[in-house]
Amino acid sequence: MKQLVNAFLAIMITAFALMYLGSWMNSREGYSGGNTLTIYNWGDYVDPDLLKEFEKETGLTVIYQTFDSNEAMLTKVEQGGTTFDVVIPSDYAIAKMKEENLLIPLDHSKVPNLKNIDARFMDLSFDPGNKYSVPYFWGTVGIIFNPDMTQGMDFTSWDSLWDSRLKNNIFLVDGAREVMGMALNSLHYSVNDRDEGHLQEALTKLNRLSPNVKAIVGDEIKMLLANEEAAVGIVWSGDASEIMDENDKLDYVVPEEGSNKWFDNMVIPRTADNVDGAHKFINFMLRPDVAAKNAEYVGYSTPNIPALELLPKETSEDTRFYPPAEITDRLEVYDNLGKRMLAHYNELFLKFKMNKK
Ligand code: N2P
Repeated sequence: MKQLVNAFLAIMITAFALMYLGSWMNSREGYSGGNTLTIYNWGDYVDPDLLKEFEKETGLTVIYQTFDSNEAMLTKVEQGGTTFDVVIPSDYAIAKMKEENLLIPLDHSKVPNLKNIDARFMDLSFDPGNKYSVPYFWGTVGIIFNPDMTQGMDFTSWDSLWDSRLKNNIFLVDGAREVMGMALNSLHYSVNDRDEGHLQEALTKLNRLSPNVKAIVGDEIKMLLANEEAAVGIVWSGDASEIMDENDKLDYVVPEEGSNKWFDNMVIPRTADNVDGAHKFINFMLRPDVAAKNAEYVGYSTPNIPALELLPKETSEDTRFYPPAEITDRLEVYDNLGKRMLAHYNELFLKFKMNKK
């Protein structure tokens, strides 16, 4: 009988211990991710109403933080101080994060809406099989210009930017790869050139552009150009489309020497707390109505076929922002240059910025 009582007691104690552990884990989960979803995205890159809609549908609370360059995002994720559940980096940054083992493979069974993505944007070299990332927006880098302020100038070549008529009249996007890439392209080199002589030539050429550069700016570039604070800007295509919504005088071209085409994809960092919620968010953003609303709000180009069909024809048929494959084929994606070379690009860009001041 005593043995039976002891056994009973042992079972009860174990059961209580398990219950306690379970509730402790639940509350910990609630605290550290079970009920929240932390998203790290570019600035001005989501319709805030959609975040509310997602919260309503899932009961999760979204914590939202932004970055303004892949380099800033990489530094933060590499440091690991904050844990993010979903991050939206570009192609070469995704390759770098994969290499550094910072991402977890996605569970495609939890992302059925992936079927909505145009095959053209799947299985790209920075992430074969979309093992770690799914498309969010895509686009190009080009020149936005105001015909009223540029006396009939033609911007089909990057070299037009060095024209002395553009003195103090250009805004540059604050991106090391974008600005270095533009200078390299203007010299007919690749945006991924690693040759030190070519890189120094690019810096020298950039320094010669300084008199024409009014400022190197972040997201405020849209407001400044729409308000005609300068005649010309080097921008991402989506920003150009947003600016042109505000001020339809402006036009956008991708110069003939070549340029960058980029892809911003959603990923889940290895340190994510809420992996299930992260998959839910990714799948939500791929829903046609959601992707269309988001594209309309931020002005960037969606890779989502049924979403594109929901957009006004003047958007979906605008080849400046939805260039066909014949055009994008001649553009380059930024390569993952590796730690040292990427740092070198950043350093050269910084030298140009310092020299300008
Ligand atoms: C949005 C920035 C988009 C970045 N503000 C393009 N890769």
